[in-house]
Amino acid sequence: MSDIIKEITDAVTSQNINGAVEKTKEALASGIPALEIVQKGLSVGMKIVGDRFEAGELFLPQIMMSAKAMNNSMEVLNPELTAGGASASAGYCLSFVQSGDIHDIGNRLVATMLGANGFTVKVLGVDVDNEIVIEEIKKAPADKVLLAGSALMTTSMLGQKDLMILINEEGVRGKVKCMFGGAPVSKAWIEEIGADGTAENAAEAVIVARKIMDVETSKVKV
Ligand code: HCB
Repeated sequence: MSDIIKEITDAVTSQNINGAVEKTKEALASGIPALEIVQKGLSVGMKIVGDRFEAGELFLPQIMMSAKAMNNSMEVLNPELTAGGASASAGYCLSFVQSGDIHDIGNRLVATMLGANGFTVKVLGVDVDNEIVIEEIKKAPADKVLLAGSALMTTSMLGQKDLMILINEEGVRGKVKCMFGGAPVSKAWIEEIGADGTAENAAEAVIVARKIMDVETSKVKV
């Protein structure tokens, strides 16, 4: 791993907001691709912070500062992530974080990458009720809709199962392809709830999304 990438990880884990942004700019200027900075630097830092939080070594205010370091750095990277993306429309996507859950860093990253790869993305935001998702599916200006839903907590993840039930009850299963993600979401969970796919990161999410939406995957920019 390059020194600069490690410094970005360290800036996130030490809640060094300005440092994370500066190092991110430096890494970009040195030619490291934006996605690599996200996946090998910033996201690794957030994973370490999460593990330390779980171990009781860090507390919420520190997590919030680390999240700010990642978010501010993402503002630097977003134009790069979206530049020169696929122009052909891959389809319409609804992006949202499950009800009761406000973790949006990963969801926003997935939405950005889908947007950069041909999807028209409507971002519904965080803490979104399943009824809202159903309404949005029904009024979506497309025959087929991709759901890119996130849940970061084991509690909010259960809402994905309820959503699948509601989608079937409301008779819109034929109109949607359902991709769910977030740290607790596994392939076994996706099978259990009858969804269509999951992905461990934003780059994989693009591949999975295009696959389940039957869009050519050779043109992805990830
Ligand atoms: Co938060 N939190 N948190 N948190 N938090 C987690 C999620 C825990 C796992 C930490 C822990 O205990 N180890 C834990 C949940 C435990 C559980 O349920 N099993 C937890 C908890 C408990 C809580 C609170 C309840 C704490 C409290 O108040 N006592 C509270 C909940 C608030 C709420 O939602 N109602 C809370 C609050 C916070 C903040 C506000 C401090 C902050 C969120 C800031 C924000 O998002 N704007 C926060 C953070 C940052 C985390 C951790 C540390 C990092 C999450 C993150 O941003 N990761 C997280 C620890 C962890 O996840 N291991 C911890 C980085 C991104 C890039 O990764 O996994 O989100 P990602 O997304 C990936 C990937 O999953 C995939 O691609 C993304 C990009 O590569 N993907 C998809 C994501 N969505 C997809 C959708 C698709 O369709 C496809 C792929």
